[in-house]
Amino acid sequence: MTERIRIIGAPLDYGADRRGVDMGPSAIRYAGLAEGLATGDVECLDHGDLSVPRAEERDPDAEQPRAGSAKFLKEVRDVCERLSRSVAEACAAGEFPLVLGGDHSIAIGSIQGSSRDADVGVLWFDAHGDFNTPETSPSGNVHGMPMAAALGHGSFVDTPWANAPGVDPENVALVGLRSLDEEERLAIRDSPVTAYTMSDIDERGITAVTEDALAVAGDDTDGIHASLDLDWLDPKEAPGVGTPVRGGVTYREAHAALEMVAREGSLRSLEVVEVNPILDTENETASLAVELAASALGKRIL
Ligand code: 5AB
Ligand code: MN
Ligand code: MN
Ligand code: MN
Repeated sequence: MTERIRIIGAPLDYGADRRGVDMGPSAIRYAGLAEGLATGDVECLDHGDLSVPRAEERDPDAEQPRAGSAKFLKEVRDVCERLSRSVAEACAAGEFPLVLGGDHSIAIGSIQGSSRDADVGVLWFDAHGDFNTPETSPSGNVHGMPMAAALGHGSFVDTPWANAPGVDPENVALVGLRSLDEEERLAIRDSPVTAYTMSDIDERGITAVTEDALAVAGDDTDGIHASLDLDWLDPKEAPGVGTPVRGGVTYREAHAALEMVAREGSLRSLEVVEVNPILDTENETASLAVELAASALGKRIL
């Protein structure tokens, strides 16, 4: 059967301090996305990019929804609402949504859309927990908050556009953590989500950790959303990201994990985020994003 992949670009950088991730979707397409995913029975439907106002065009006096210290919440909300609709439509039409970021705040829209009509587990591949709330965030940047937003923590309790009632925190697995803020760390410890740090990967190996994470996300759910922040990888492999942290997973570990996700068979949506072409070397981080998406979607060597 032909699998149809709906590509949705979300060139948002309002959730991050460093501008440049707004060029992520173009860089990923330029790195050969459509060809990289195409196998005999895969069809790519590119829906283009959601429109995002340029910083220069923004009305600085427009009213911002307020939630603690969160910056540019209006821009984030506007994009996430449209993204959520497009992802939900794709799922309803039997297509597989592949979302290209943009900064990680777009996960708010992807997760909500993917779980609109289903119970969904989440696999979060990231150096960071992205579990801050507007109350705990040291930066005010929403890309450090999407997981907490989806779960309705802190002042996100009153933001229906951000919440994903179809996601049970018991079905959320964070994989590869190595940089957490103090209050964020406590919030993760207090929550029913399951977190695997880089030390867990060191001790047990990537395949055992991924197997456990898949079991967490897949336990009694209708499918899994995977969110791949390229800073999950070591900055030696993925230099083009806004918030690099030493000591990440290797090229082979990343492929091994995503190949396991493909084999498990319940992936229903995927996003690749935080590719920053300005900081990249010869588009290699965007190329990596293409390769890893292909692995997650079942591309095989043999
Ligand atoms: B990313 C930090 N925890 O909240 C914060 O790249 C960094 O989407 C967040 O994982 C990194 O600002 C967000 C210090
Ligand atoms: Mn992230
Ligand atoms: Mn990150
Ligand atoms: Mn459940």
